Parts: sequence; structure tokens; C-alpha cells
Amino acid sequence: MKDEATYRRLFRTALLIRLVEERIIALYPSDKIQSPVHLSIGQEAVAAGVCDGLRPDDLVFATYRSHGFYIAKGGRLDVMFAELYGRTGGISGGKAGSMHLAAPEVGLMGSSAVVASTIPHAVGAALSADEGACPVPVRGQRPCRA
Ligand SMILES: Cc1ncc(C[n+]2csc(CCOP(=O)(O)OP(=O)(O)O)c2C)c(N)n1
Repeated sequence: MKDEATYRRLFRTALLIRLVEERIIALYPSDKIQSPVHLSIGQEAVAAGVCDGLRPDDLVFATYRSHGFYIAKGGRLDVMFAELYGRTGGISGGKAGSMHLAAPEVGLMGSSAVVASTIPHAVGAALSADEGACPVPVRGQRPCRA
């Protein structure tokens, strides 16, 4: 661990991801959430750690377990929940839901349920990226470098 401030920042992000996903668990039986959800409980540190080392303009291509990467990349929680609720105020107008979260403004380019499809997406982004940019495809909870 580098220093106390880094530890606290990583812990805060991981805790936020956990609390958001526990809230999703609590809400799900109410039928307010309009899409299937896939959680990453116990894997919060992966998203927190990977995204902490990224620049804001580095790109992440996530899977259907994307809440953690969305949050760690700096996505807004209010529009994420609006998206899960199927509302027009959601990031994708309520049409994408949990499985296809995207927040291009913070570098989360999208989330795909097709296993390993993030890899060609990230390679394409890497080939067209500016020098030094770092597209990160996530497969399962195992991010790699494009
Ligand atoms: C191309 C493709 N083949 C098969 C599936 C069916 N499928 C859905 S989840 C899954 C397992 C994925 O395992 P992993 O990448 O480790 O993610 P995890 O859900 O365990 O986090 C499979 C094979 C799929 N979605 N896409």
C-alpha cells in the first residue's frame, strides 16, 4: 500500500460499491428495478483498484457485472439508479438497464453480456486511441490490458 490517503480512497470506493449493490439487493423484490442485475459482491476491490490507476480519459469495457466499474470510474449514482428503474432520466434513457451500463463521459464505454466481447472492443479503441491512452477490457472480473 502506497500511503494512508490511497488506502482510504480505495476503501471508500470499494465500500461505496458494496453499499450500492446491497441497496440493489434490498430493492430488487419490490420490482422497481426493471432489468436483470448481476452483482460483484466480494469483488469490489478489483474495480476500485484498477480504476484508481487509470486516467479519466482511459477507457473501460465492462461485462454484465458492471456496477463496480461504473462507480469506480466516476459514474453518477442518480442516473445509474434511474437507468435500473427503466426511467427516461437514466444514462441510456432507461433502455439499457444494469447489464449494459455505459458512461462514456467518464470513460466507461459500455457493458456487454456477450462473454469476451469486450476484448475486440478494447483492441479497436486501443488502435484508434491517442498515444498513452489505456483501454481496459474486463472479462469476468479479470481486467486486462488491450
Ligand atoms: C459468447 C458467450 N458465450 C456464452 C455465454 C453464456 N454465459 C453467460 S455468463 C457465462 C459465464 C461467464 O463467466 P465469467 O466470464 O467468469 O463471468 P462471471 O459471471 O463468473 O463473473 C457464460 C458462459 C455468453 N454470455 N456469451
